[in-house]
Amino acid sequence: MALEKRGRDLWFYEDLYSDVTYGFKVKRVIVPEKPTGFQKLMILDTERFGRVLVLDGIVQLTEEDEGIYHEWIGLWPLFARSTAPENVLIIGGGDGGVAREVLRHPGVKSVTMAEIDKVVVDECRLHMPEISGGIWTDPRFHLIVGDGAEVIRRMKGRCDVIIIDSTDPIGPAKSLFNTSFYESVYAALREGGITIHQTGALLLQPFEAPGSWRQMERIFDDVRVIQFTNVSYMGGPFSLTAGSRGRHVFKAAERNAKRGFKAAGIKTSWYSPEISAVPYPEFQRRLEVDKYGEELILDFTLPAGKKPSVTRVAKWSQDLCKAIDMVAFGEPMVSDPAFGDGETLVQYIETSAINYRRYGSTVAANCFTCARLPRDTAAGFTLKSFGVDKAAAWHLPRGVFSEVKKVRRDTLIYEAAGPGGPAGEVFHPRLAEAAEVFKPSFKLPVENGFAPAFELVMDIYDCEFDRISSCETVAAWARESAKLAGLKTIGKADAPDFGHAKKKTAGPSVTQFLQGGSNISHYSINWLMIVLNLVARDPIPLRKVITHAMDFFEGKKAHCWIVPRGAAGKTVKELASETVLFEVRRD
Ligand code: AG3
Repeated sequence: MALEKRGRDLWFYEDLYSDVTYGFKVKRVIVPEKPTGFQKLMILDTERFGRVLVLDGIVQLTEEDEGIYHEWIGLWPLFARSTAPENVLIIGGGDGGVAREVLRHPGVKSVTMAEIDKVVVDECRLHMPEISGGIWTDPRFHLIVGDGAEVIRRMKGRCDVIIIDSTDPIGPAKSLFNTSFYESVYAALREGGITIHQTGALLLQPFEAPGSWRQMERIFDDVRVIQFTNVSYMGGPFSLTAGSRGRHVFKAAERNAKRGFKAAGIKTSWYSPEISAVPYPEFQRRLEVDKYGEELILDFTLPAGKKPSVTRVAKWSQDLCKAIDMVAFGEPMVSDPAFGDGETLVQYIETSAINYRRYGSTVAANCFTCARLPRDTAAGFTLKSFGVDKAAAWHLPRGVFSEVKKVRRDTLIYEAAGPGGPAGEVFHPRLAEAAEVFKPSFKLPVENGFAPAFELVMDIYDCEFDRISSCETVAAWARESAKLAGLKTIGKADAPDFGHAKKKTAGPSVTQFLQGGSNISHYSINWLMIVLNLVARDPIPLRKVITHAMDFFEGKKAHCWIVPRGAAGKTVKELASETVLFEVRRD
């Protein structure tokens, strides 16, 4: 509940986050919370901030500090250009604050505002007339009450600047944060055009700006993040992400701004051309090193005569979750209750999986988490559970956007012993060219007799949102892929959608059991990427399987590892030389 009594006073607390909030004392409720058909609207009056517009419990603006946001989002894209922006489109912005700023630019000839919620327009105009000021009588201004995502499709190549002043990507604005919307924004821009979108508080909404940035980076010719802080958007540094049509638009942004601002002769309180092209390289660097998760792969030989039962392995998977402090999702699944050679057990965790299979007396186990993985704890716990003293270990960084060379350096192959840490030398995989691996002469570890099974680990980047966001589509891919690989499927693909507690992990997951292995994949709809692990005993046409996956999901780049599995009696060094890492691009 956003309004609360504190003694005799009425207080407002923002509802955006489940674990942090901020509040202010309310003088008077001007418009009590009411549904508009799209969201819930409330207008409050406060001593310190003046009137406040609240949508779905989230502060949109206060009279006191609205100028900071509106000047930055409204003026930055106008002045970053070398020529005056004639046609400006605003998506959202029903309070009129952005339109007010944009219309101050003397070069602007037409401003269209597409707002889906007429109630926002009317209530703000009535109770906070200063926000929109004189826009209503300005002949250059047009209001369209409608869905911005649809309006924009009718604007092909017509806009110089498109400003997306939306709410957060929950509720009615959700459809404004995806790839197909950004594609229509790009199509609606003229050459040299700029768009800008509010992309949230950098620290409190850590996946929002990266999510938009990654999507926009694929579509626009250049992307920038602009930071500012105000009082009413909780959480300190707040971001606006801008994209250009044309490669060189932002390069001259600061010079253009200084010149254009002077010529326009307008006065501002917060915006300034001197700091108008704030680059944010740190943010970009962080995107490079951020990873989706970590995976620990373990192969070990069971004590003579010991073949763990399903119940035993299921208990290991669940106790392992506890040992590494992860929450299990659902119950463990097994490919065959007989649980013989090559049969698999999978336990989902947030949002990845733990799995197990056995080839003869060798166990092939994986532990993949989307949080920090207490690797040595996971290894030590596993060794103890199965009564063994050492295992061959592969530690993989998963979903890292950086260079393949760095991925190689961060992939560690070693012997895990006793409490789980590396005992002895640490190796890295062999880095190969895709062309080499795709040659018919390339031999998988099952073809050259090195190991009874192999694992193809693949991280696919820059996938198409529409392809990875539906459980049916991804399950269909798993079936198709098995067929293409010539691998026999066991049962239907299991395709749950969980992990929405974190933006990074939101999206479907799929497990398709295979004869002698499995295909487990997770789809991140905000990072537009896939992490997948295919384990098999029979050789597969590598090139076909990999390019099919990339084509199917329209992924642009992939990092692939081939890991020998279930090999007994090999040294870590030998295992490392049979482990191959390569990058595949599809442009
Ligand atoms: N639209 C952006 C509000 C963002 C609030 N989000 C947040 N604090 N994370 C504001 C509309 C003003 N015209």
